Amino acid sequence: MLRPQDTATRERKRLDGLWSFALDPAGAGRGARWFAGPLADAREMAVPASFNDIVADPAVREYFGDVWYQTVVRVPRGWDGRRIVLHFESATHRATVWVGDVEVVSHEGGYTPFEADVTAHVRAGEPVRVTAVVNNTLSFQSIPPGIVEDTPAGKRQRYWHDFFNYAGIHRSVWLYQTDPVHLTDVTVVTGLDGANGTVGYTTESHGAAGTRVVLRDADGRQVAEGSGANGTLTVPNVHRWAPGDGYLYDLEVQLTGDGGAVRDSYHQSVGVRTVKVSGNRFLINGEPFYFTGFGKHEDLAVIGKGHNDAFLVHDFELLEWIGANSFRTSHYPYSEDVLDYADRHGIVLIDETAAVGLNMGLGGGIFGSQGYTTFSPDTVNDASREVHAQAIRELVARDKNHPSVVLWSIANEPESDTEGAENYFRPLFELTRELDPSRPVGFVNVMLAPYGKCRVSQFADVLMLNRYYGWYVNTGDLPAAELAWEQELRGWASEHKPIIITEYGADTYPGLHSVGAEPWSEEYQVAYLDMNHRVFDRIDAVVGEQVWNFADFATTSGIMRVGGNRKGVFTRDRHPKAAAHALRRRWRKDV
Ligand code: BDP
Repeated sequence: MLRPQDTATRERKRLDGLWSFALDPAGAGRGARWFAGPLADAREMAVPASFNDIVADPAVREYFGDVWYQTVVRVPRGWDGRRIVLHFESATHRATVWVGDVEVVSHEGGYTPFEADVTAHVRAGEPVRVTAVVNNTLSFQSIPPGIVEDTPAGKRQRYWHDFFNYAGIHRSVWLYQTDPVHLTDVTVVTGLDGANGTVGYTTESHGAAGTRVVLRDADGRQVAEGSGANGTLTVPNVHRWAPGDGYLYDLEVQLTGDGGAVRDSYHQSVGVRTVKVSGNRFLINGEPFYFTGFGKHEDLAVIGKGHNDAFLVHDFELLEWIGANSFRTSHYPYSEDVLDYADRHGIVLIDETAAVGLNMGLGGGIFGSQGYTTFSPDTVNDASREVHAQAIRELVARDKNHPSVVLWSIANEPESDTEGAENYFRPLFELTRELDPSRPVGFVNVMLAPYGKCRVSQFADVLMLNRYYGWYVNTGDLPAAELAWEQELRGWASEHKPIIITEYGADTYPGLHSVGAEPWSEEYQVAYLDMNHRVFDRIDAVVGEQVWNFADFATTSGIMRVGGNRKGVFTRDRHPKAAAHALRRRWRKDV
C-alpha cells in the first residue's frame, strides 16, 4: 500500500480535525446502523488523537469496546472520473469503516495503514458521510494481547505491557485520487559497488501499458533512468545515506497508458546504503556502527498516541542535542511521518511490531493479572500467531523502503525460555526473512530468559537485550549489579553475534536528589547509567546502547508506577533530567 501523495497525477485531501464521537458500551451501534445517519448523542473529538485523556471523565479514559467516529467530507469537484480512495494511517486497535451506508473496509492492528477504493460510493463535488467504529479491546488473539476479566466490580481490561492502552484514530485520514491506471506498490533495495550505488526497484501496478523510472539527486538532477516494471539503476559516485547524513534520492515512477501518455506519477525517496551483520559487528555501508539512543514511545499529554508535528520535530532536536544516532520504535510501528523524518535526518531505527506483552510471567507480578500460561491453545495460540504474522507483513510492507530502518524487531520481551516459545517464533523469523532478505531480524529478550535459558535468540541475527541490573534486581546496589550484569553479558558475547542493549534504565522522579545516589533520585539515574556504560565498554560484542526511555510516559496505574513510568531521561514534557546531560557528555564528542 502506498502512502497518499500530491504529485503531477495524484491529489489528496486530509480529513483531520473535529469529528463526531460516541462511546458504544453496549456494542449496539452496528446492529442499530449508527453509520446510516448522523451519530446521535455525539460529542466532538479531535483527529488525530487518543480519545482517552481528552474528555475529563475516568470512564472515558479507561473505556474499552466500540467507539464511533464520524465526519462529512465534500469530495473535490475536479475528481470526476478518477479513482477515489479513503486511507487511514492507523486506527487503534481495529476498525470498520462505512462510506454513506456502505461498509468499505475492516482492519485489525492498531499501528498500520488501511484503505478502501470508494469510487463507486462517492460523487465529485458532493458531500459524503464517513463513519468508523474503532475498537480497542485486547484479547489473546490481538497484538498486543490482553484479556477482559470479570470482576465483582464489573469487566476490566488487563494487559501485560507497560504503557497505557491509548486508542482512537491516532494518525491522519485521507481521501485521495489517482488515475484508474495506477501504481499499487514499489520496492527498492539498494547496494554499493565501490563508488557507485545500485537501486533495484520492483513495481506493481494496475492497468499500465508501460513503466518508466527516473532517479534524481537531492538537487533535482537526473542521475539514472530505466524502463520496465522492475530493474536495477546504477548511480555513479553515489552520495550514500549514512547515520547522521540523511541524503535522499528521489525515484519517480511513471506509468503510461495505452496511448503512451503519463497516467500516474509517484515519488519514492531512496537512501542508498547497505546493512549487514558480520561476526559480532553491525555494519552500515560496510562500517561498524554503534547505536546510541533510546527506546521511545508515542506518548504525549492530552493527545496520548496522537501524532503531533511539533513534538516530532522537537524530539528529533533533542536526539541531536543529546548525541543519539538511533532509537527503537518500541513497542509498535510509529507514524510514517516519524520514519520519513528519520530518513531525512540520518537517524537509525530498529523497527518493532506491536507484539509486546506476550509474557504472562512478567506482567503477572508487576501489572496485576496472574495465572495464565503464555503459549497454549486457550491463550496465545495459532490464531494469535497468524495475527502476529499479519502484523509483521504489514510492518515490512509499510516500512521496507526506509533507509533509516536497519533491523526488524518482531517482538518485545516475549516469553522465550520454553518450547512453546521456540515453536511459536521459528516460523515468524522465517516469514520476516522471506519478506525482507535485505535486513537483519531480531527480537528483544527479557531478563527472565537470561543467557543459557533463552530458546528464541538462536533465530536472531542480532541479540537485543533489556536488562535492569541495579533497578529491578540488585536495587540500589550498583557494585553487585555491575558484577552480575558483566557476568551475564560475557555469556551472551560468547555467541559471536552483535549485542544491542535495547533497554536499561532507572525510574527517576525529577527534582528528587540525594548525596548517596538513592534509587528514584536524579543522581541514581546518572550512577546507574555510568555503571552500565562501564560494563558495555568492557565487552567488544556490545554494538549499541539504547536507554529506557527517552521520556516519561503514561502506564496503567499500580504501585510500581508514580504518575506513569519515570525512566525517562526527559520528563513527559521534554525537560532534561540530570541523566540527559550525562548522556550528552558520553555520546557527543564535541561537548
Ligand atoms: C521492560 C519493557 C518496557 C517497560 C520496562 C520497565 O520492555 O516496556 O516499560 O521494562 O519496566 O520490561 O520500565
